[in-house]
Order: sequence, then C-alpha cells, then structure tokens
Amino acid sequence: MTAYTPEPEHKFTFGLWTVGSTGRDPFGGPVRNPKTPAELVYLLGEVGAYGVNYHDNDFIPIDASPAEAEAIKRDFRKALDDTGLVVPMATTNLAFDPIFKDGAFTSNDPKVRAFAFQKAMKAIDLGVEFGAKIYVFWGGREGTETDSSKNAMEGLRRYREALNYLSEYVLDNGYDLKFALEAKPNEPRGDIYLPTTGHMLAFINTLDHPDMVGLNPEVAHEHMAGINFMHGIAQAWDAGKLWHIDLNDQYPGRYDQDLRFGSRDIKAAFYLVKFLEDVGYPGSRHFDAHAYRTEDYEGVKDFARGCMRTYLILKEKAAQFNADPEIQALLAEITAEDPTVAPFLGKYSSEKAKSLKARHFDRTAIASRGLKYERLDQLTIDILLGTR
Ligand code: GLT
Ligand code: MN
Ligand code: MN
Repeated sequence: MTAYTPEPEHKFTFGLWTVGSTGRDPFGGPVRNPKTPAELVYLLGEVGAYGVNYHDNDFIPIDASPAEAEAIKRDFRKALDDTGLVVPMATTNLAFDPIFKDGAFTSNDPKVRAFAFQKAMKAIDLGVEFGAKIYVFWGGREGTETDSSKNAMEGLRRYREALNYLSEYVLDNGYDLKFALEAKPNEPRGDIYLPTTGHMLAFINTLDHPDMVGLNPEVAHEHMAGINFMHGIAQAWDAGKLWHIDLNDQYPGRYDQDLRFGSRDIKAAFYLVKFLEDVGYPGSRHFDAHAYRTEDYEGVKDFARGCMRTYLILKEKAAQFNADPEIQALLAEITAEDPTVAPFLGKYSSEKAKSLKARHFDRTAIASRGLKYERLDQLTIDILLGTR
C-alpha cells in the first residue's frame, strides 16, 4: 500500500463511456474492441475505483430488447456485487442518436422534444434502479450552428420547461435524486446554450425547483473557453451548487480532448484539488476522460490509475502547501488586516461612509509595496516539482 492507493473514501468514479471508449474520433474508427458494462466494472474494480456512472445507452443499447436489457442488468449487478463498486451518478444520452441532430430539449421539432422527455424519464428510472443520487444533464446538442435557426430566448424557455418537467417527474415518483447541469461552450454544436458554469448558475435560479438543481462542472469545458476552472468551482461551491465534478484535462484552443486528469496543466489541477480538499467537497471525483487512442486496455488501466494517482499526489502537495511555514508566513503577511482601516470596512453605515470619504490615503505609498507573489509562486512550483 502506497500513500497514493485509491480508497473508497476518495470517491473516485469513472463513466462507462470513459474507460469504455473505443478510441473513435472524427477521423478514424475504433481501435479497441468494445467491452460490456460488466467487464468495465471489473476493470474499474481492478484499478481501485469507488464507483461507476453511466448513460442509459452506454449501459443498455438504444435498440436492446427487454430480454437483452435484463441480461445486461443482471451481469452488471453481479459485477457491482463482486467488486463492491457503487453507482453514484447516471445520465441520459441526448446527443448521439440522429434524432438529436438539432438538440433534444431545445430542438425546434416538438416531437424531438417529447421524445427527449420520454428518454430522460426512462433513463432516470434506470439510474435510480442502481442507486444513483445525482443525475447529470449535459446539453451537448442544445445549441446552434446558425442563429437564423433558433431564437436564443426560446432555447432557454424550452430548456427550462424540460428541467421543470423532469423535476416534477422525480418528485412525483418520490425519487431521492438531484440534478447536476454540465456546461460546455461548443462541440459538438457550433455554439452550445448555457456555455459556462456561470451561465448555468444564473439559469438555475429561474427554474421551478432550484433546490433540486446544481452543477457538474468539467475541467476541460471551461479550459476550452480559456476560463480559470477553479474560480468557477469556487463560485459553484459558494452558491451551494457543487454537487458533482468532471475531472480531466485540456489544452485551450483545441478540440475536445478529455485528457487524463492533471496531464496537461499540473498547476491548474493543483489549485483545483487544493480547493476541493480545503473546503471538504464531499461528492464524487468523477474522471470524465479517456485513454489516448494509441492504447490497448492495459493502457486504459494505466490511464485510469494515472487519474487517481495524480489526484492523490496533488492532494498531498496541497497539504504540504498548507503546512509550509514560509508559504504560510507570506500569506499571513499578504492578507494581514490593518487596524487603522478596519473600522471603515465591513457592513455599510452612513457614519462609516462619511468618515471613510473624509479619510486620506497615501496612494503612492500603498502602491509601492511589493506583494512577494513571485516568491510565493516559485515556492508553489518547487513543491509541485518535488524540490521542496
Ligand atoms: C460526453 C461529454 C461529457 C459529459 C457526458 C455526460 S457525455 O462524454 O463529453 O462531458 O459529461 O453526458
Ligand atoms: Mn463531462
Ligand atoms: Mn468533455
């Protein structure tokens, strides 16, 4: 047992579609033979994961007969029992089938919207059947290539109607299930509605049951938009909406890469892990990524182990950062309160405002102070590179 051995308490999970990716991309077909859901559960058990998540159709193929579906579920259930893995999250595939070419909930065709409601309800049933408590909505096809085609306000209205309808469905059935919305700026649509975590947060407050709806932010999706992911996570946490997270990595300005967690921007991954551990985020650490197309299934295991190992290494680095006397002394100095201005800050009062307006500030003196962020950052780098 090393310090970097994944344990159930770490809540490391993977989607069936992640370790089950056959390596297909827009320019080439599969490079790995597909594995069954049960086989993927055994693979995840072997590498030490805590849980497995699924879409309705990476679990049960869209055209499976009832008998086929029962057989797949039986094998999957046995694999869960044999490995001890749990199913914390489930979701609906509202992207792959041609019927969703113009979106699901926001399609211009009411038949498509109704089919999407039906598919989501059945997929919710399937998630609840295996114990999922979080239900993800990733609206990958909800958007446009040309804004001549759809009214953006109508898109929002339809999206809202769908989430309201499905919230009622959950309540009506007495399910213990919460929704987590996942933003993405583009791909597969030219532009996807509600492109960032911040857009999603604002949207949630317009729903009928905002208390049932939180977030599932994904590292790569915000990095595609050039956004600081950890800042978005902080805002989600602050709003009490960080209910799930998709960990992976991504070079900005490129296609949707879904790289192994921490494999590209170690520093961003460090600040993210530090944030999650510092606040005590209690949810799944879900790795929504897949192995390079160059890999066989041994490489897939290397990929999965790598995601968890990097998380645990960064968790250790975060603890080291928090315990480092020089770093902590610098932080204390940088953030120190000033008793001479404390009376002017905090909650507003008209007296406070009046005295603050009368106070003189020596702008030049204040601005001339060096903040030592270079030193602080280098200490962080030294920790990350293992030289401290
Ligand atoms: C798809 C997407 C992911 C989402 C999955 C959930 S599907 O793989 O790229 O970001 O989290 O629907
Ligand atoms: Mn995702
Ligand atoms: Mn992704």
